[in-house]
Amino acid sequence: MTQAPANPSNAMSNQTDSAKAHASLPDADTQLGWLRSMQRIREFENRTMQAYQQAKIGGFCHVYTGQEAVAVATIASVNHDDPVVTAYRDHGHALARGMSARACMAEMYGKITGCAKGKGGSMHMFDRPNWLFGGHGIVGAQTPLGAGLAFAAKYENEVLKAPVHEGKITPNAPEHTPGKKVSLCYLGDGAIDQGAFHEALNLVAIYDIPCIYIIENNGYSMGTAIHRHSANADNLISRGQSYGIDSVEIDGLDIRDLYAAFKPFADRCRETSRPGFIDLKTYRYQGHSMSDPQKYRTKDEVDQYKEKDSIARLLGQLLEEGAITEDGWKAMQKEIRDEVKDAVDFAENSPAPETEAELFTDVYANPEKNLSPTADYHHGTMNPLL
Ligand SMILES: Cc1ncc(C[n+]2csc(CCOP(=O)(O)OP(=O)(O)O)c2C)c(N)n1
Ligand SMILES: [Mg+2]
Repeated sequence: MTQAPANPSNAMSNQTDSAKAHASLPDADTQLGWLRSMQRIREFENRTMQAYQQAKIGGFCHVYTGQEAVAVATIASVNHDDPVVTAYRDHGHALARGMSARACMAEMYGKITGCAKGKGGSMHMFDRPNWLFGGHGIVGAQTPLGAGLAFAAKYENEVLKAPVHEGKITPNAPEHTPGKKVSLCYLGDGAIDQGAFHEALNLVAIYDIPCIYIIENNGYSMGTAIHRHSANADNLISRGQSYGIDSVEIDGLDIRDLYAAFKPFADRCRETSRPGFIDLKTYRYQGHSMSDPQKYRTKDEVDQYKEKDSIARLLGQLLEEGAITEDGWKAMQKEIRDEVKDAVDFAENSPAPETEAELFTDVYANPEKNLSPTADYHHGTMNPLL
């Protein structure tokens, strides 16, 4: 029997109250930015679904509606040059990270103007300048990468004391802020029992690697409810705890609670150079992918979650507090609609890649024999961080 995910608001009430008491929220302008960012993702996803139905977008496509608060609040809690890596439901992370709607939409259209020149598609949004390292289609594959990204940042900071830029140690590399970093690695509840994830948890724990694993727990892995695919599903944080990793549950439907709980957690991981594990309760409004008849859940269940919609909730709070007016909200929605429509037009009108020329670009050819960034390092020598 399928079982609906636990109602996060009830389960989390004590936790979020205490979180509120411990962290002050940013100012109204910043929260208006969250509202805009969430609405931008929703509008983008609505247009994505339309384009997919018109067969303008091909391949697998998974939209993020319902989960917007997660990407927006967690990304707002870290620095721009903290690395981020995620799974295939990645449009929201890309937009929240700063990717243009044009580059994101064009990528789905398979156009040369897309963020990965149209070669990645919906599931593989990459944006190096915005420190987004994908978009990964294999469930759990990004979890060791999250560890690696955090390790690389720590190695640059503590051992090389300079960033590696284009394969060389470059003290004055552009866009580099020296100091401690934390990486964010998102995964779905369907990825928590993958072996690679547990190997990654073990490594980040023993090597003090500041990677935060954010389980976007939307209650389903494709059409299988979490209680049917995972043991001890009401206590996911026990998995992180069993590796000695600081692990907490967070309500992902209310962006204020989410930020208030996540921001100090992320700051602590950065400062102590320790990993983190978050069971972040959320919900997706659409089916798993664009071709999901959703026979495994009821419309009532979806409607119940929509009543707790994170955009509507923040909008209501900001209206009540006078931070925005109804007219202001209408104007914001229109700006966003215009931006996303422009992105669709841009994608439609962009050229496709020239197949012959593009097939062999952006692939690793003749990798260096010793991939280590420094000539001083030889295989077998001790890594001072370990
Ligand atoms: C290793 C592997 N096994 C199976 C699949 C097929 N598959 C694609 S998505 C998915 C469900 C993952 O669900 P979850 O991690 O909860 O993410 P969500 O779609 O809910 O965001 C599965 C089983 C895959 N892509 N990779
Ligand atoms: Mg899921």
